[in-house]
Amino acid sequence: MGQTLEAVAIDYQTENYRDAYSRINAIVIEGEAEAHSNYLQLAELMPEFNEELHRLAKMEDRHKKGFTACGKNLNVTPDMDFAEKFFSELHDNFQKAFATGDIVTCLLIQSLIIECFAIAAYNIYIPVADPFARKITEGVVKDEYLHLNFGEEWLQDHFEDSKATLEQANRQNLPLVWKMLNQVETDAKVLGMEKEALVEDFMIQYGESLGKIGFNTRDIMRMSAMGLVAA
Ligand code: PL3
Ligand code: FE2
Ligand code: FE2
Repeated sequence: MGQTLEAVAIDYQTENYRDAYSRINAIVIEGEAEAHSNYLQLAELMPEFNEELHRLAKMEDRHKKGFTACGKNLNVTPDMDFAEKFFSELHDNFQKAFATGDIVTCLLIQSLIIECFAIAAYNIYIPVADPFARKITEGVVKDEYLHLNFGEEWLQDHFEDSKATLEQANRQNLPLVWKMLNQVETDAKVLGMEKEALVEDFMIQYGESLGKIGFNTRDIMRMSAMGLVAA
């Protein structure tokens, strides 16, 4: 069940649209802000990639500024309290992993889960976005593929040593994604984005990444549906 392209034209100025946007926009701003700080923390754990990780962090800061402008353009005040709560569990899990120097879990949370979530959401958003936000989101999503690629390459190079930790971190964190998706389902729909399309794009992207890293099809199926049925 894909998204129909001939969808009804969206009125970006209605109260209903702007209300939903105040939460979705906040989520994206918060997500970009957390991504910025997560890459800076990863740089502390991976000093040999210090320069590259600082470059990725800087992109996230630029994304945050871009999405902040999207909200301003629609005269929307982002609901940052909502967004902070939205990310709190993933945030806590990243911080716990960071505290123990667990690079594998940090990369799984930020470079795989969060980036795949962002790539799916942004690709689904682009065709239904207002023209200003569309341009910005198109630029952002290109960068997100680079971020995903950073995690994929490192984990591929360390696959055998990381496998067990990845499975465990996936079990712990993927159910959070489905929970988060359920929390935005109603607002996303107002913006013209269907939950089924978000799930589908996420699964395709995440599954492809797990495959690149070294997991076989059976692992990928099991891992990428983790927590989905119960969600
Ligand atoms: C990492 O670079 C960015 C992290 C952002 C995560 C965003 C998740 C978004 C889920 C909500 C779906 C609506 C998207 C709308 C796009 C403006
Ligand atoms: Fe980003
Ligand atoms: Fe990113």
